[in-house]
Formats: sequence, C-alpha cells, structure tokens
Amino acid sequence: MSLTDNKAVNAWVDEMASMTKPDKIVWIDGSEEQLDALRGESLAAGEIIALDPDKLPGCFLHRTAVNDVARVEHRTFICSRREGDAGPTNNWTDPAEMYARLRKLYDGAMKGRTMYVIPFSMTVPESPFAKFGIELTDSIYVVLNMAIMTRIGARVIKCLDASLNPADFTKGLHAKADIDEENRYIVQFPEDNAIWSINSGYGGNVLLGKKCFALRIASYLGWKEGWMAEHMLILGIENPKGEIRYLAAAFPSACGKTNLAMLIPPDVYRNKGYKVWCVGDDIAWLRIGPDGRLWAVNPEAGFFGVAPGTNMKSNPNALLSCRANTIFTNVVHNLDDNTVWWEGLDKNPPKNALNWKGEKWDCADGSKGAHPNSRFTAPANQCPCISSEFEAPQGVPISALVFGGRRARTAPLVYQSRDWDHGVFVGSIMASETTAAASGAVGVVRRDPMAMLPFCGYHMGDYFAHWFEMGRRIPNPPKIFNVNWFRTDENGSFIWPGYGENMRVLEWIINRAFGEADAAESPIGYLPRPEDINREGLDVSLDTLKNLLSVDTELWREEARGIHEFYAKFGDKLPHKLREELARLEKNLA
Ligand code: OXD
Ligand code: MN
Repeated sequence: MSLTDNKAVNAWVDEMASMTKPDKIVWIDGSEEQLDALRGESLAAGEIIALDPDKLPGCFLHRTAVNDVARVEHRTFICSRREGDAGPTNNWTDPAEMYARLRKLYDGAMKGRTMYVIPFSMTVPESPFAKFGIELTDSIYVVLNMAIMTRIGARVIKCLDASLNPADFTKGLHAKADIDEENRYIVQFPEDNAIWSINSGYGGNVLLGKKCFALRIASYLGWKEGWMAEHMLILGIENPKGEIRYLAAAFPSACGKTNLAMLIPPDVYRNKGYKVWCVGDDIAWLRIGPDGRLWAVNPEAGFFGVAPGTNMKSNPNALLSCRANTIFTNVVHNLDDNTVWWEGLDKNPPKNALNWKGEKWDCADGSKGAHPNSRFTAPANQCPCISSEFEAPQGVPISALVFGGRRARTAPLVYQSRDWDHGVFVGSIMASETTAAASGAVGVVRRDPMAMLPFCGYHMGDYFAHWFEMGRRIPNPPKIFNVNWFRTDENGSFIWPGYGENMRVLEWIINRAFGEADAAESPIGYLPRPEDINREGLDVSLDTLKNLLSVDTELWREEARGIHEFYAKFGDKLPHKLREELARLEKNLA
C-alpha cells in the first residue's frame, strides 16, 4: 500500500508498474523491522550471506554477476532534449528514442518479482539543501544499500509531501532484468528529473542516489538553480585552539579520496591537539550561505568505498567504519571464521576461502581473491572521525577547494591559484596519468576536469561557465588549490610519503586560506617555499621538498599544448576566460 496520497508520486509509480509488471509492490517505510524482514528474504534467496555475528555484527556479503562489477561509462547516457546540451564528453541519444528503446527492455521486466518503492532524500530531509527522490527497484540488495547510503522511508515522503512542490522529486527506475551487458543502460534525463537504469546490479549503476542523482542530475539542477554538485570529499581540520576549518577536495577515482577524507594526522600534530573530521568522502553539494561564504553538505549517509588497499595503515577509520552493519560486495569470503578479506587488508590471506566469484580460492595460485573494485557499504555515522556537523542542515563553511590528480612529474606537491577564475582553470586542467604497472605506457594523460568527466550531467563548457558565474556571485569565495601526492623519482617510486603526512600540506592550504602562511609566486600560481611546509617529525629533507615543489617549465609548456588540444573539444562553448588563463600560463612560462 502506498505510503502517501501524493498524486504525482502515486501516478508515476502506477505508470512504471504497468510497464514493468511486478507481481507485488512494496513501499519501503525505513523501519528496522521491515529492513530486517528484507534481509531475511535476501538471505533465503542466497542474494546475501550473513557474516559472523560476533566479529562482524549486522554485516553481509554479496556477489554481483561476474559481468557486472563496475560503473559502465560507455553505457551511461545524458539524454537532454538537445544533443548540444549533453556536450562532447557525454553519450547522448534523443530522449524520445531512448525512452522507446528502454520501454521495450522494461516491459514486463519485473514479472515474478517485487517492485520496491524507496522514498529517499539526499542529505537530511529537513535540510534546506535536501532533494528528494523515489527509486523503484526489483533488488533487495539495492534497498539495503540505499538504506545505508541515503535517508529513506516514511520520514522522507512526509517531508516531500510537506514541501513547496510535492511533485518535485527525482524519478529513479531500476530493474535488474537479465544483467545483460549488451542491454545495460544507465540513463539520465535531466529535464525530466529522471534516471532509468537496467541490466545491472552493481552499486554505482543502481544506487541511483549516488552518481546518477547526487552528481549527474544534481549538477544539472545546480546549474539551473545556482548551486553546485561536485565530486568532492569534505573535511574539517581542528587546530589546538579548537577552531575547525573546512575544505572540499576533488580527485579522480582511485586517487585516495576516501583515505584523505578520514586522514589521521601524524603524531606531532595529534600531540598538539590537531584533529581531522570527515564530513563526506565522495560528493559535496555547495551553496552560497547568508554570510556570503560557500557552504557544503554531504548528500549521502554512508560510504561506498573500495575495499582493496584499505587497511589499518592506509585508512584505519574506514576499516573501523565497516566492522558492523556493512554490506561487502565482491570481496573474499573467509570460510574458517565467516569473515571477509581483500588484497591489502593484511598479510594473511585466508587459507580456506572463496574468491569474489564464489569459487574455492588459493592465494598461492597468484590470482586475486577480491575484485579490484570490490566495495564496502558502511554507515557514515560509524566512522570514528565523523564530523559533529555531518548532519548539520546548513552544512559547513568551506575555506578552501582542492583539486588533485596523479602526476608523475608535472604538478608540484601543492600550489594555490591566484584567484577564483584562475582556480577554475586549475580545476579544468585536472588530469591523471597511467602508471607503469598496467600497460607499460607511462604518462598517458587522462583529462578529468574537476574529477567530473563521468559525472557532469550537462555540457562541460556550460559547467565551466557555471563555475565562473558562481565565482562572481560568492562574496567570500574559498581559495582554490591543487595537490599531487604522486610525484615519482627516476625509479618510479613515490617521493612524498602521503597518507597521514598529507596533513602537512592541508595545514599549509588551510593557513593560506586564512592569510596565515607564506608563499612565493611562480608561473603556475603561488607555491609554498620548502620551509613553509612543516617538516617536524618528518623524514623528508628540505632538498626533497624543494624537488617536490619544483616547476619544470619545459614540462609545463608541453602541458599547455595538451590543454589546447583538450579545450578544442568544447568549441565555442569553452568560456573565454579559460583561453585567457591558458594564454597567461603560456606567457608566464615563456
Ligand atoms: C566512486 C567513483 O565509486 O568515483 O566513487 O568511481
Ligand atoms: Mn567517486
């Protein structure tokens, strides 16, 4: 039975049900009793496995189909009415054509199954930032994950019904269908505020609140409504005086965003009383506050983190977050003690175990036990360093925005843009390089502006223009920085120790944002002098820091040529200001 008499909601649910033809429709009220019953059903169906109740209370293991383990960018579409509104970095099909194609796939796709109706809210539903959505799905795994990643249920539908426009909600439709790769589609219709996902059961494709809504649809809404949805972590740095200063940072996937979001400061900082508080690890929604500053909320309620490589050294806080009430996907099942394992957790792979595919696994044969993109879905409030402001309706004030990528030689450890407009340029040229490990081709640059390439729900040229426009409108804008933890030496080894030591760079950044740290001008922006980075208790020489902060003008000239090529994609949609900034960079390098 419907949880609401909201006509717009009920009419849409009816329409989708008449297309997908489920045997049954179940509304998710968000109660623990209902979720528990669903866990029971999912266990009975073999969809999830209950893990040891003492070691991992409330935890489950799930395995996806082997052909369904990651986001599928080549099957992800932005179906705006006009092709030009999706832009050159998105796949596009005419919406009428796409709806027709998808309707055929959805027709009867839920026969013999149950359709779950999940009212969900991105950020706390009582927040002025909140956006509401309904996800329809035939997967209990999706329901259980959405219950961790978002706020769901009766509380949400009540807020939607009481809102100014109860017909204003994101319409998310997900059907597993046959998990057929050939017919897998992740489609955003920005003007309809709708997301249709079919033939996948993997998180990033089916937890529609995350990338599909909170980034692709939300970035479009932000453009129309004057705010920003960004692929950014949010953290607060508390100094010994007890002041907490916040920053948000964007990195492409696989650059350690979750680790940075939960950073544990080195001893010398901890002993003085410094602390780092995590507000979010993946997505930030940013709005101009009444005080003229930029304020951020994390729209999500949980972490959907990559498991491999997560350990007590790289990210103890993430590990501690997933000791209870967590869903593990595609990791190793340790049969001896009914727990989980993944590469990089510790040096003791289980002897009696199943790999991510559920096959008997022997680590001695050299194969990986966990899928490299295996995940944990954990409630954020279980994180030992979760910020007290995590659910603050107004969010937190942002003093610095940080961009970063994986560059072997070009980008220095850190630099600051001259101003907002230059900062937009710095974000637009973000890039990561492939490492030697994979193909032997070192230094292949993948441009990923603001880490939004796979997530921008409209034309990236318009997106850049929106950044400039926001800069004009924010009376007190955050300062903008770029970091690179990944510089390597002649042997390809990382020079900077990274992890907790990144605190030293964050300290410079946040102090700069408050006018409390020194810097020197360079052709690319403001650089700290080596002595401006705190080396107390750090085994890195001044010379090494000098090297980490050096700017090779020849490399940067080459970089500028690459940027020209990249910018050419956007044609006349590229804001003039970006060309001006590029010209200025070239002049500075000459
Ligand atoms: C993610 C990603 O899963 O960025 O967060 O790929
Ligand atoms: Mn991400």
